[in-house]
Amino acid sequence: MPSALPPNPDLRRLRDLARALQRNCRSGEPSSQRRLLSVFPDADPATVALSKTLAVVAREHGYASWPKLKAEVEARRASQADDRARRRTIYEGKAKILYEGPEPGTLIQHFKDDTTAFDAEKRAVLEGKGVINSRISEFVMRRLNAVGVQNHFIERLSPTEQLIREVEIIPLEVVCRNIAAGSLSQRFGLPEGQPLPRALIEFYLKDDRLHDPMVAEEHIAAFDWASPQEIADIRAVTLKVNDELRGVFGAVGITLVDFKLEFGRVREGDVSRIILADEISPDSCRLWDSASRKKLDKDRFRRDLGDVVESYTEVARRLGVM
Ligand code: AIR
Ligand code: ASP
Repeated sequence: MPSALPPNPDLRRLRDLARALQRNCRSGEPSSQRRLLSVFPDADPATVALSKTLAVVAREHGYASWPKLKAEVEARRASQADDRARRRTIYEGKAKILYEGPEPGTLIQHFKDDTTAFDAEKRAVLEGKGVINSRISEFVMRRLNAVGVQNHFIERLSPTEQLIREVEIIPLEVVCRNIAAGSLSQRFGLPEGQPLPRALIEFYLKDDRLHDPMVAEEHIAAFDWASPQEIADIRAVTLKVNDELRGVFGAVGITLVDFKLEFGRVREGDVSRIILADEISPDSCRLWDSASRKKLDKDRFRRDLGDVVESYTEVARRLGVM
């Protein structure tokens, strides 16, 4: 039975399947040899060439030959690229672009390789960062969804693009901290690395021109950036995210020092509720190797510590997503 190609077929992965099939045929694995012989009855599994197992993989997906399958995958990719080129940009941020989505109520979130710090005073393009952050964020969002933290992630469309739910972004950056670092250390003179008595939640206004000033709940309510109920919900969700992510990262030897979340409203009829939006990645979290305390996050870029993409990759690798 041919199995259909996935919506976003990846030629590399298909080639890997053919390589594995070749290896398994050569090492005498019976079910692999059967797959080969059902397409090429005269083949010798012990010496089979990759060109033959590529053809088997193509046949198993309903294509007459590998070149035909390859042409189809490339044509799909080109038409998706066309679709994207035609898509309206809804919002372009420093590290991401939001495009209109295929259906109302959806958007496409593209992760750029661009990185900035200090309100975009410092910039760089870090090749490969977009792919890694997209993967890490997907993993974290799926995980959070599984424990009841609703968020905007719907599905992966390509290595740097996600289909997401459209939300009305609440103009706040919600920071949660377990250990003193960054602006908290500066503001209160706390040594970096000092554990905090309990998780702290802080709110910042999302406005680069004003350098994302810290705000009190009083300001949020008075200026109607979010309702008191929304703030209560945001606090509860943020603490839940903190508990879950400390566990997720802790299990792979990474300490979650602090992180930033963004939330958005979704409306269903007359009621609106808040869901988690944006991304959760080494761009938005401080992550330290638990043993060596090596920084594995954006502080490597902010402080010119080098190995930025390598460190992000290390996080992805430990989470098992790369
Ligand atoms: N953050 C805040 N604004 C943008 C980002 N990414 C994140 C930082 C850090 C946490 O929020 O990456 O994980 C606290 O940042 P700071 O600078 O206030 O100490
Ligand atoms: N505020 C973000 C950071 O420093 C990005 C920026 O300021 O450009 O992480």
